Amino acid sequence: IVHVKINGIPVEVEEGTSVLNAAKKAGVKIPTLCYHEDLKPFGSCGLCIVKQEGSAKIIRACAAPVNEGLSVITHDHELFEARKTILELILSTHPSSCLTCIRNGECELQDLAAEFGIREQPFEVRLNDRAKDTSSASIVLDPEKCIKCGRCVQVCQDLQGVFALEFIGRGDETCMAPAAMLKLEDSPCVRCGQCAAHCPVGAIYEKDEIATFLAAAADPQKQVVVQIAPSIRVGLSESFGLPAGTVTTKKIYAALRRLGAKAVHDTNFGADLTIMEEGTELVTRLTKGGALPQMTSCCPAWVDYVQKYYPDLLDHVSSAKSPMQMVGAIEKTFYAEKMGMDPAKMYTVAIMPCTAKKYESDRDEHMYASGFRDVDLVLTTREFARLIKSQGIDFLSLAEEEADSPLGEYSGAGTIFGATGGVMEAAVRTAYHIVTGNELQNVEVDVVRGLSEIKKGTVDFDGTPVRVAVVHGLSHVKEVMDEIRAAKAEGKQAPYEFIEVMACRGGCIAGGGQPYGATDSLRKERSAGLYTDDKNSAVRRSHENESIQKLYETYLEKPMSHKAHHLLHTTYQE
Ligand code: HC1
Ligand code: SF4
Repeated sequence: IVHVKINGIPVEVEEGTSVLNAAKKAGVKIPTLCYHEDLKPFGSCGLCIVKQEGSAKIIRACAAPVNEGLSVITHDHELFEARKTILELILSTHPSSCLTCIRNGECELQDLAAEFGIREQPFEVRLNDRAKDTSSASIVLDPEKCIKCGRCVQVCQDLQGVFALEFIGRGDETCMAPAAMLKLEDSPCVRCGQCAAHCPVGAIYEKDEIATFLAAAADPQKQVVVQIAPSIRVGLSESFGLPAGTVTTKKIYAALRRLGAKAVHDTNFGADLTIMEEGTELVTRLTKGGALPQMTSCCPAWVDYVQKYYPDLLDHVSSAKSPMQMVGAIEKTFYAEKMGMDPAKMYTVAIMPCTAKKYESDRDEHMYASGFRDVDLVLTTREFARLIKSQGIDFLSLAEEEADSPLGEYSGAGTIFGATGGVMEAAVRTAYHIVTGNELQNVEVDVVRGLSEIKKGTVDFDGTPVRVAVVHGLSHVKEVMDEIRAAKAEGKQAPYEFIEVMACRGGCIAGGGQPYGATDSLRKERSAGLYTDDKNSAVRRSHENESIQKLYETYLEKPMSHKAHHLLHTTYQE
């Protein structure tokens, strides 16, 4: 513990704490732009400068650790003017097109300009004329708006270990772009969207497809059918001022009907279906052979990563499609038949916390299992929030509604897919049943919960140990993948049977398309919302979802049947 003073206010903090966080503890907010809790302090913007008392030293609060007796001044006239000048300089290279910017109202630079009362531009405005990169199905890069804070580069390299983005050029010419100025689509980008989620301004953002949705909903030739991902129910609430983690599932269903959906479904149903297929696949690999450990396949950025970085391990990836793709395929076959709807007119939309899902729906391996494009459109949580607001829907006052049966019914296992470890926990609940014929009594598998980067454990299937690992945040997956590769080279199996990987830290609850501002405390709150949804569910095991049971009885026959294979599984090529 060290004792410091912030503007004369005494605070006690742990050794190594930054001045920025010590100030936070004293209730003092120091402005920042390049700093983000998820990342190492970078010190590129200079906004967080503070004065050290008794010395002429100016220090960057984000990067400077406190020491015993340190006393700093965070706010005075001189610091205010210095910060204002920094902001004016940033604004002199930033377009003033706030009104038409996707970040209008949610931009950190705009907020700071307002806080500092910037009304005029004293410096000559010099914009770069680099064109937007719209090559990716998921992400748009707009280098003209880049403020060179460096967050996206750090996110892509350190958090994700992908190295699709880097600093290019020097001085005035510096920009963040794929190496060799490639188009994003031709770079190693896996479309996770974490760069967009961490960008403080409108320089990197999700491909906005709200207009496509509105056109489909207004088209009398189309019948819009919508599914919502597990983590939408805890993410969307923040966009409407509710506390993080608030579950708004039934308001979301109601909003979708107001938006013109003819049927409202839940990806959680697909998650239960995925567990039936993927759990059966695991048990088949364990008993009849096949590449082990099996690895989950529902995160499209992760699958993309394996294809780009570990193509030799693709046979470990489960052949089960993601819940989203399963729901799309079932909507245009089983559901269309059941409801007498023409699948050619059905327009399937998925609301996802993820930018990579836009790409997943567009992958050749996934598109046409039903004979039609299985998922026509993917909107992220952020787009969904803007869509609701644009259509005059007062979300908070909506009366709750139910989803449409049967593709709206889900178990608690389906809902926890959205948190890191959730797919594993759901799979264990059902695989245990398939292997032993009994039911797992304590369905809460604590060893796979929480934010530790790599969670390892052994689950006891009545005497058969099943070794599992759960990884989130792509930079951490290398360790496990290299272990598998090394074991394979020696003709051995790495010490796991089943591995879950989610590209984003925390899992889908902090996906690249979720509301801005994710930090670990927010990740915990969003996850807690999903675990509460699970706890409140009457059915908590996927195989006990009666609608899933009926789907097999009346349509799919059994997991991994010929029909299930055709609709619900795929393979990935090197
Ligand atoms: Fe996810 Fe999934 S959990 S991938 O994180 O398996 O996006 O929420 O929809 O498909 O169910 C995302 C979330 C989501 C799929 C499911
Ligand atoms: Fe990197 Fe993900 Fe952004 Fe692609 S989407 S540039 S992989 S952070």
